[in-house]
Amino acid sequence: MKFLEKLNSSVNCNQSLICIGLDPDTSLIPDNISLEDFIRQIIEATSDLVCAYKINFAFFEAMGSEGYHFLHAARSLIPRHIPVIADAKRGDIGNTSRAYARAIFEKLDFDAVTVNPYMGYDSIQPFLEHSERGIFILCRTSNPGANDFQNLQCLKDENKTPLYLLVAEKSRQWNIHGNVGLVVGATCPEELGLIRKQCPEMPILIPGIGHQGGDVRLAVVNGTDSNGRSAIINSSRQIIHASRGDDFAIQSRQAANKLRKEINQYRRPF
Ligand code: OMP
Repeated sequence: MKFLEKLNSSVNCNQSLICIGLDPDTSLIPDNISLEDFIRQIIEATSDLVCAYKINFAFFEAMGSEGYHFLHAARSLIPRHIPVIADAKRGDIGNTSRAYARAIFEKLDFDAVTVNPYMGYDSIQPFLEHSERGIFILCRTSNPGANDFQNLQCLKDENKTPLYLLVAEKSRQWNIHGNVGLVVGATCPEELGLIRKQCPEMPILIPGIGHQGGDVRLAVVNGTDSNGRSAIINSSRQIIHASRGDDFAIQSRQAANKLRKEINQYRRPF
């Protein structure tokens, strides 16, 4: 099944636009439990409330060689009908990107990946070729430093356009297999609205609510399409580390349920 079909099906099935980010901080996990069990319990407690999970490679790579084992385990623990995004922010010369794409899609069997567009088309093309998988291109990121480059005005056809909108436009052109999405932070709702206008149907992965301070209502109103869909609203720490105690799974479920309800209340009728 293609990534978008799988995503639409989990959005419908769970009536949810939430993506839970599995970014485990081992110092926040109760002492008496292994990382694998922690992740298993989080997934078991939330898998009926989400449209996707996103696994950020950094938190696993930081553990050294055993991190790769946990990354593999985390991916395998997620029920097959729920799409899983590899948050790896890849992008390199074509030959290297091809190897990254093989690792993420063929060895680890992720449904989608985040990629960095800075090196241009040939650095992303090897991912796009995997037409069954979703490719999320960083467009306007949630961090304060996003302003350093992404909001710079560039001259195009004698008009000034911010770089992030040029990225959105190129991403549309590259979307020949219908498998491209964008990453736009909830911390920049104005930009999110402009990007949604330029790419009315594209899925947008929206991180930045919770600890980064993004506004949930604006993320939904500016980020969803005309049917109240196509936005994947990510929350990581606020959900998986909702509690440091033995009740962590129950608390993560409560946090996910609260966010799901809040998001659905702002969605257009569906
Ligand atoms: P929390 O702030 O804990 O919800 O985590 C946000 C997650 O989204 C982390 O895994 C970030 O690496 C990721 N992220 C952003 O926070 N901002 C972005 O602009 C892009 C991403 C991403 O690509 O997922």
